[in-house]
Amino acid sequence: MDRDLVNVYAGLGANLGNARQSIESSIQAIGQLPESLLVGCSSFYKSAPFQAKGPDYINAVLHLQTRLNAFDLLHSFQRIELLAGRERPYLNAPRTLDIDLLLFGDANIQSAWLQVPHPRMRDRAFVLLPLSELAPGLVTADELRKVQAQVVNRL
Ligand code: PH2
Ligand code: MG
Ligand code: MG
Repeated sequence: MDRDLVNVYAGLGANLGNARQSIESSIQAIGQLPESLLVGCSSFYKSAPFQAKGPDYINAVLHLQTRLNAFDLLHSFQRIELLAGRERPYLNAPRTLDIDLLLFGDANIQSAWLQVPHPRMRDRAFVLLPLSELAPGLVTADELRKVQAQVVNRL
């Protein structure tokens, strides 16, 4: 029997090269993944690097429904990152494209390769603002209040 469709939210980020173009291309690529349906994407947001260095980031969050399992989806995201020229010289280095699995249905996954829900997503305005735009029920007013000192501009 087919697996059920799972609601997935993914965070997109880029701050090297043509960041806006990289995010747009990644949305196209994610929309073409097998056994998956792109449901929607937030606006694009611009912010200074949070707890990191380098140029300003462009960020967005997208909603996908998929029958892929979380690890196959992660591998698909990593392949799209590599095609965009992603390198990992050091932790939180500037990047051409970052695709983070934020939520995979109500799954709780704690492995060396993948932690879901994303362990730092609730601390980050550049995730919570686009996520609350796309799925208001997934972010509380209190969570938004806690990150309101972080400046994030909707484009
Ligand atoms: N990603 C990070 C670290 N800091 N800051 C912003 N504004 N946007 C990001 O996507 C981002 C960050 C590590 O993944
Ligand atoms: Mg990230
Ligand atoms: Mg990442």
